Amino acid sequence: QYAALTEETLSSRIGAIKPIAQRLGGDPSGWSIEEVGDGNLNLVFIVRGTLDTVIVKQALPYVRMVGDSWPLPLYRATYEHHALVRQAERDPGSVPEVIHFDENQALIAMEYLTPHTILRKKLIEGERVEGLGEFLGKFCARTAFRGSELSMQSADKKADVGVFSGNVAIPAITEALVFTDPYYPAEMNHHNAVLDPLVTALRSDVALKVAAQQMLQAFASNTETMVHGDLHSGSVMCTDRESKVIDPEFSQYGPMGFDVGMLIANFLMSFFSQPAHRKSADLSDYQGWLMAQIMTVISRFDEEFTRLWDSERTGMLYPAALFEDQGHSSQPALQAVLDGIWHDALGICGIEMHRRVLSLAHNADFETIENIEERGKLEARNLMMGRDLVLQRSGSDPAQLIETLASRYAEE
Ligand code: SR1
Ligand code: MG
Repeated sequence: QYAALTEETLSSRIGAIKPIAQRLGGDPSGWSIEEVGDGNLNLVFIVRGTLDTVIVKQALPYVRMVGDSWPLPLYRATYEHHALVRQAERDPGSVPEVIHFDENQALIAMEYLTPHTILRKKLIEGERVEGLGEFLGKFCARTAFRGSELSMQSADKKADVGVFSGNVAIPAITEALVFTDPYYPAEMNHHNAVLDPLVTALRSDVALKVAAQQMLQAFASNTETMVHGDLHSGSVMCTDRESKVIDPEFSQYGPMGFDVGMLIANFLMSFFSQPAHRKSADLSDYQGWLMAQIMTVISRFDEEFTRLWDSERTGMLYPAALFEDQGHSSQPALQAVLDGIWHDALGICGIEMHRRVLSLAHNADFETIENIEERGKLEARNLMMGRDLVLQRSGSDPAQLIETLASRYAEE
């Protein structure tokens, strides 16, 4: 029988589970337990034993940030577990190690990352992380490529899409909150009143709404690869030189450009929010570092994807039998695939920049700016660039488009 854990009940409820007890050591009644979940959905406990510390994450049967008026199935923990296992295979060392999974309790016990902290907090504080763009670019390329028919045989891929097909509730959140709600006055939306005229203009922009619906159609029906599904700066934990990706509870099959597009949007929102967080002497240096991370994500994605194309193209798509074995280069095909990925990624990037300012779930980059006039000015730059990205996503060079638009709007 499922029951939500509390700091008081956790040790007696899970103290007898061998992999957890062995890892932590000591008498469970002496474990120190702290609930630290500050995300939108789940309970997260740090459990300290005599030998080690572990994280216990448990799904609640409702959306934590809203309350029990919004029920949400516990089965999401099963898909999060599936995703963690697949990500660990597809990019070893990139995600926390899973210690134990309990489907009935919707509970995952995993490695405690220390002294890592959430990337979003680091970016607000103006901290830098060595190798960040390299790590994230490779993570996106490896998981995109190795979860697709470029790497997998048709039967294996279809079976895995089948495994994920029972997850309807989580994709429905993204379909509404990310792709749809920003573009009309949906019930749970909220935004800074300073933005009212711009919001009216965006919601009257038919070309923008058509593009968002086209992207939603692709998101809902395109099963190119298993995506993380919520790869923002709150889903990355770092020290000053090591990064890990966490929280794939929004994982599903979707477009290969989804994760990298959402990730870049979150770097851009950090970029646009910086004037409120940095002294002007440090501002351009730090924005330069953020832009360099975005550029590195793009170039590393392309390099790693190309390396995998050349060395691991073992799946159903673009087999060597049709290309290299016949004396034909497959490079034009690679370019076409990459063009499609960046077309999708630029579009997703734009709508993520919109939904974090207009829909239900906002981000701390902007929300922590107390002066609403100042916040509105920075949010407006972000919204306008998001629109340009969506409408100019076809045939654009991603690095060039992002750099040009970001510097144009940063100077307004
Ligand atoms: C109701 S869930 C709101 C948001 O939180 C998650 O982190 C996802 O980004 C989702 O869209
Ligand atoms: Mg999350």
